[in-house]
Amino acid sequence: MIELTSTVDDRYLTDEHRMLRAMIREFAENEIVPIAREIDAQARFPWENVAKMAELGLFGVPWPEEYGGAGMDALGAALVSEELAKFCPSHSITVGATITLAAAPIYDFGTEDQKRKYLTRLARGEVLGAFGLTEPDAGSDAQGTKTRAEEKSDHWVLNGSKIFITNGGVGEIFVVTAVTGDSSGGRKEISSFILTKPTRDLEEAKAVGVGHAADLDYTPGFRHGKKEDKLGWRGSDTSELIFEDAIVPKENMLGQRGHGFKNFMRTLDGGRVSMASHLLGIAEGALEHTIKFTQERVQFNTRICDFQAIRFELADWWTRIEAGKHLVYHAAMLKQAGQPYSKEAAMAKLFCSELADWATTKAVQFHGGYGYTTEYPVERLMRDARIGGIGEGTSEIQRIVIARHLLGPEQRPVEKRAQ
Ligand code: COS
Repeated sequence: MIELTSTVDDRYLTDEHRMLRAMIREFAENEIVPIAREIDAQARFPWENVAKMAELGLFGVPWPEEYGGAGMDALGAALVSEELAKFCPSHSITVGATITLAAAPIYDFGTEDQKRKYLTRLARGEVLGAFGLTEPDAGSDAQGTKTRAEEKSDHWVLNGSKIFITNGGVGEIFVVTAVTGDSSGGRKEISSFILTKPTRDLEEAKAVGVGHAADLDYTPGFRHGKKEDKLGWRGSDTSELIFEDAIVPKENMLGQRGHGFKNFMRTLDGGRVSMASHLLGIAEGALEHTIKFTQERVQFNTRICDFQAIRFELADWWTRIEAGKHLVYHAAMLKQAGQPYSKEAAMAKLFCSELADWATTKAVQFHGGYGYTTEYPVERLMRDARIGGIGEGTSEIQRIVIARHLLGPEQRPVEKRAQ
């Protein structure tokens, strides 16, 4: 694939970032491109490449070396999502979800023991992780959580379920929310916990040597449910999580009791930067394919890239990519600097989700009939892009977050929350 260049990179990236990106690109060209179409068609989870990505250290990019990481930063993590997504968004989200949704809350809110026990395994890619927030009645309204945790003498008992969980079936370490107290002041008391279970794919994990840690203390009463059959991200795993009198030791509460909602919101801010970079990568990948195709395709004795109608669209496309890069890299740098970045994360995610949808639709259009077939990767990228306006907070939720920064919170009856 033709590699897009960008002077935006000069503004943000260090030599280490560039080396990381070059390493991922080489890996993707050699190991991902040959299987990307097949894992999409078969909805097969690419365990062989999970092992290789673990070996390259991709799961540990932003974590300190003492926890098994590479000691890089939030921008490094964003680059992992972006570069993998150019080639295969399913690979990208498998790594991105483990970093930003499972490992990040443990790094941000965990005790030293929790970090040693769980973060190190996630950072080394020994097992995959996931984050359980969404429930059948708690999607955009994340406070609608119905999963409950009942306090016993030395443990908690969880009952309920989570849906649409990336890595839910393949993963082993999970951070989930549950209601730990009755509603007060119009709000439920929500806390978060670390749970573990064996991966669904025991044989495959054992064959490649990652994905299963037999010595993890698995949570009794916790299991994965059905795996979703999806429009896109078909090489990634999206599954249900089920808690049936799941027994969670007291020391597995993550962060303070009652801080689960706020902590999850903070985790989602980081997840949104990762999703934004993922979607930026999809738009870039689609453009790289389209440049090549439009330079080779001849109609009316003319390369189609020489038609002004195509040139203008390609110019808009690249311009939007450069704008998306500024938003994403800026949000990642604010996060790294410990400055507020909720609004910037929401803006980056909103912008890049619309960019990825638009760009991949254009890519299919410019490829003509070829673009509509699975011979070319752009139809897969178009399907993969569609999750951008839905996952990690819909575009409507991003607009709510941005508008609150602009106008302050909207007025609404508090008693509605108590229901
Ligand atoms: N960081 C830290 N704290 C935050 C926060 C953030 N990004 N966002 C909200 N909070 C805090 C608020 O400050 C408030 O704290 P106080 O109780 O001290 O006032 C508390 O959390 C509740 O916030 P709020 O009243 O805004 O909650 P709402 O129920 O109105 O929900 C939205 C806010 C809609 C923004 C939230 O529910 C949301 O992001 N929903 C989408 C969930 C989502 O993305 N799901 C996809 C998961 S896929 S992994």
